[in-house]
Amino acid sequence: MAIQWFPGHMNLTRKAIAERIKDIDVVIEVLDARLPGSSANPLLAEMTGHKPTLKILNKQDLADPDRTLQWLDHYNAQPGVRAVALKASDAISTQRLAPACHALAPGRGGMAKPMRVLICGVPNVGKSTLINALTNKRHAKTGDEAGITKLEQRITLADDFYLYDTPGLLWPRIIVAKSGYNLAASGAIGRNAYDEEEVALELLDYLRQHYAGLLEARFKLAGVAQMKDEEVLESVGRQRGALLGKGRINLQKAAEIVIQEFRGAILGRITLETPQEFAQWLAAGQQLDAQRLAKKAARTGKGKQADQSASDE
Ligand SMILES: Nc1nc2c(ncn2[C@@H]2O[C@H](COP(=O)(O)OP(=O)(O)OP(=O)(O)O)[C@@H](O)[C@H]2O)c(=O)[nH]1
Ligand SMILES: [Mg+2]
Repeated sequence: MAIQWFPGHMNLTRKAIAERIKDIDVVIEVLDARLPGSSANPLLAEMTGHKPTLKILNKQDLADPDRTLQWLDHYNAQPGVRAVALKASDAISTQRLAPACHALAPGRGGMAKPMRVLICGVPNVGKSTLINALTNKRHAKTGDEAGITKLEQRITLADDFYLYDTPGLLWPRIIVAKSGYNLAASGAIGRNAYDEEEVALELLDYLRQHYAGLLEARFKLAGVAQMKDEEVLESVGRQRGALLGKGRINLQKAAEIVIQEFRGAILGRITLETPQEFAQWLAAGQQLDAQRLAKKAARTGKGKQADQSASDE
């Protein structure tokens, strides 16, 4: 089943960002370098698209370096888009951001016209960590869980430079099913909103096809590309002693192991999508959604017609 997560505090965040954006000079959109396409929020794009935007591919230390380069090329080839890859907790690499903001909004700076930067992105992507590294202080609470920041917070980087940290925001309907799974695998979705076994099977399916060597090395397997996803999950459980007795395998435990080892890059540096793959998933998702809407319109249209003929009689 498709994964969706849009709890009440996100609706408030959506309203807060829509209100705040009027007074913002530069938007920093934090993406997850392991899933740049899936972690790009279409709702945020709609609300902030008219402002100069810097895209950050964060957690680059966990992502596949070759693919990070592909994504950077992809974004930097788009007119008016500037993208950099980072590890948010690394204070040195975050020092590049303030000059990049000034380059995007050259008219801002000085007490009369302070630079106002909004930091936004999906939950758990590293927004607060980035702010703490930029300011060299622990202003913002961080944590390895989706939904740590609950309210917008203003932080002063310099007398003429403000940063706004915002709570992680998703969008009401994730139409690319694969994006829901990738977001869940990365830790951007609340734990109760997805089934670990389902997410682990989707993750294994991709890893079998694109990172077979890493899976085989970590879980001491051979020929994973030819195995079924369920067989790989069972093998992980067996190899790690996740058993329920009478030889049955604890698939829930095995799924948690796969997800945790992906999140921590214990499996290796992995990126779950390329720009080309994501473009295909998006096109297919949009097509399915258009069909869904057309069916719904036909149903309600028929309903209306039926009502109409009933009232004509
Ligand atoms: N390895 C690695 N971990 C990171 C990086 N950036 C953030 N993290 C970790 O990711 C987790 C989430 O970081 P936060 O800064 O709380 O994320 P957030 O985007 O503010 O999350 P919400 O407030 O819940 O939306 C924390 O455990 C961070 O330590 C990074 O570049 N690399
Ligand atoms: Mg936060």
